[in-house]
Amino acid sequence: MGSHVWVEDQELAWVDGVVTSVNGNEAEVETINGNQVTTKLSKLYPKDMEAPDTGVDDMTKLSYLHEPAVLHNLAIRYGIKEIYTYCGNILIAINPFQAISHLYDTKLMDSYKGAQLGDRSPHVFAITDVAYRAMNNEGKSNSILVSGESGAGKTETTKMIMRYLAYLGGHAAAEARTVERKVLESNPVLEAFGNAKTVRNNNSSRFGKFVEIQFDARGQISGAAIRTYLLEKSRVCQISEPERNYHCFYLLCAAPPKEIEKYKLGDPKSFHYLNQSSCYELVGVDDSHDYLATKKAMDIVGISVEEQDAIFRIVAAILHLGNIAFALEGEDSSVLEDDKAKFHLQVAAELLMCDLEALETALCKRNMVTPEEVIKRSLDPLGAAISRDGLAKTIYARLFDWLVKKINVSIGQDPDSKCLIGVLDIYGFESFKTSSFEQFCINFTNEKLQQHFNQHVFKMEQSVYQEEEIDWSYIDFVDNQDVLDLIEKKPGGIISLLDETCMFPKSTHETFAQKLYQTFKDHKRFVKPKLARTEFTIVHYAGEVQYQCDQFLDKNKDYIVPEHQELLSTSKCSFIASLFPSLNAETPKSGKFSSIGSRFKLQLQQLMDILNSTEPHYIRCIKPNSDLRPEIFENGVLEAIRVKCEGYPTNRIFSEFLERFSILAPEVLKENVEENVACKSIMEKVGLSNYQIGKTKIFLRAGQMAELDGRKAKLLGESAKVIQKQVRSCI
Ligand code: AOV
Ligand code: MG
Repeated sequence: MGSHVWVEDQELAWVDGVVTSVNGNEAEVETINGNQVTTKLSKLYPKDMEAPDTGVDDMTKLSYLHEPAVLHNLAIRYGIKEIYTYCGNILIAINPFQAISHLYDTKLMDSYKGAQLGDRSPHVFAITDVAYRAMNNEGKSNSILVSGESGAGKTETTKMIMRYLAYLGGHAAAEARTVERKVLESNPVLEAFGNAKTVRNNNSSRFGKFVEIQFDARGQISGAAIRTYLLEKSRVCQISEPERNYHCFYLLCAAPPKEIEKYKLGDPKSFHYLNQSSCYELVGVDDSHDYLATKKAMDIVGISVEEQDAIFRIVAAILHLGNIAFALEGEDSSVLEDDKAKFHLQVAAELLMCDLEALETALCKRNMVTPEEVIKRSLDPLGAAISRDGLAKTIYARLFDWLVKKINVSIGQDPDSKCLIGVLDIYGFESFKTSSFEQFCINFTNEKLQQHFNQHVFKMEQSVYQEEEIDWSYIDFVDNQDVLDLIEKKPGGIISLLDETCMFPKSTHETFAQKLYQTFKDHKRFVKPKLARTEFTIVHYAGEVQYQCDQFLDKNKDYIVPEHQELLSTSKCSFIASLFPSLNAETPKSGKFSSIGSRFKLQLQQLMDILNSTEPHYIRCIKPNSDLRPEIFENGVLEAIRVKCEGYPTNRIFSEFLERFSILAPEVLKENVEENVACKSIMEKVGLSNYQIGKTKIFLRAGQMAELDGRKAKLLGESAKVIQKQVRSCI
């Protein structure tokens, strides 16, 4: 009784209080907001009464490394606008959702240059500086990996990393500065075409990105390569409330009148691809300003005026394509619905510079090849609409790939560069009302990265243990390999089964679901929801996500309709024709199945191989809410802590330990023994084992700090009998 503890709270996540009575394995706690709460002892966490009021800038300084302590510390710091906190050498960044003045200005950059980690307050510049110095000093490539749920601040953080790297590795002479300028300006260009408003983030990245910044022997930026991962294609044709399509569509609709006229655009509300949601504008964003800004950025990254015209012509053509509606003719054929549809068909054909009739035929008909001849078969209106959407998605995806390639060519690669710093910004963990194949791939990426992170944290822990020469061989380490096996194991994983299903002509999404249910009925990371026929749930490291497999088969097929390919490869616009080169080894054979899932898996594996050849640095972004309670999809930070807790989550330099606990065995100080011996005596007197004595520090198992504090409190007159014992098992 009398112990200060944290208890769970519906609203606040955690609230602190004092134990007023203990009954069996339950305790009554009086919380600071005046409530009496009865709770299981195992649900109580000890509160560190010696922790500073202003929080600590490094979580490893906390006496108790458990969820409430960690969140409380972050909340205190967030309250005083300190959005960055370390957890060892991992940087935790909490999204402030507002500009904090001077947080990223040049003066601040100056002050972080060359500073040791920990000398100055935690910052993304500090981590970047460490990576840059490590690269220069050791001649080894480094990487900075930014993770966190959707909307947590990964992309903003990544931009700050790139800015700081451009500052560190920038050129003094103005004419030499083009490389770093191009690297920086690639961001707004790719965001215009690859970001969109989602439920979770107004500027959500719908593609993954790994930027490799190359440096020469003097540490100056000499080139860069941008790799992107699986753009969400479905968004081009399908959006739901309150989301938006890709930014570029709205930017173009807000372009100066000359462009609007040229591309025959108008109110975004008049376009089917945009009006499926009533959200057209974003708070704080001026689309007409951003249109001009995007064009300026395009100039800088080396996209010519003619190319820009072709790009926006394509964007406009996609909007017009979306407005081509079909009506039923006869039994199962389709015709253009009305004059409006005819108008948009005509404009689309003009903008794509292809033949009007050929476009109509490509949308409404399919070639059927028989041994004798090729017959044109009509599609019904639904089939024609699917064909139209397929065309729009393919064009958009090819345009995006072109942009990435162009930027890479324009920035240029440095073949002599020995060292690089890789910066990874992926799409964060997602779960929507209906999560589909895209979310499956996004969450798969996050699982992959999480595994990398776990292994990294574990390795770092081990290196501390090694430095201190303590025995760590028996620490078990559990990671998320089981989820990854479920998804990507070959054969037998979900991606494999999906490919098999896609190749089997009679499959439907129902047979796919049945196959999953059968195969994984005993898998502990796989759940078949009650009464489900086409849904399945994966228990991800960050929480459960229910996937709707309706469109998994279609979305997994990397497929271009041969008629579409033919149409566009003969476009009179050389830019468009170049997006659809005649079939060669590079493009998947028209009509033949090629799996998006498998290719994505391979790309991720290649990414992991690159990451494994670099020295990684981690930044974990957190999206707070009013009480800083992590959302369900949090929280990688706690995951790091879990990994730490499997070893020795708390360590203290001998002198600090003695200062805090010598009261438990005052005689040891009198004996004039070595500090480590004195620490050992205290632990023996208290009756704790399993701890380790290193060269300069004592390493405690989870719960031992609480036990020691409990003894101390008791000695100091507070009775804290039962709790500490229980608490031992609950951290
Ligand atoms: P994400 O990249 O992690 O989500 P963003 O980096 O796009 O998230 O951040 C979302 C929004 O939070 C930004 O548009 C800013 O308004 C705000 N924000 C984030 N970091 C900062 C900061 N350091 N200072 C001020 N505002 C910030 V996703 O891409 O959805 O997974 O796919
Ligand atoms: Mg992002």
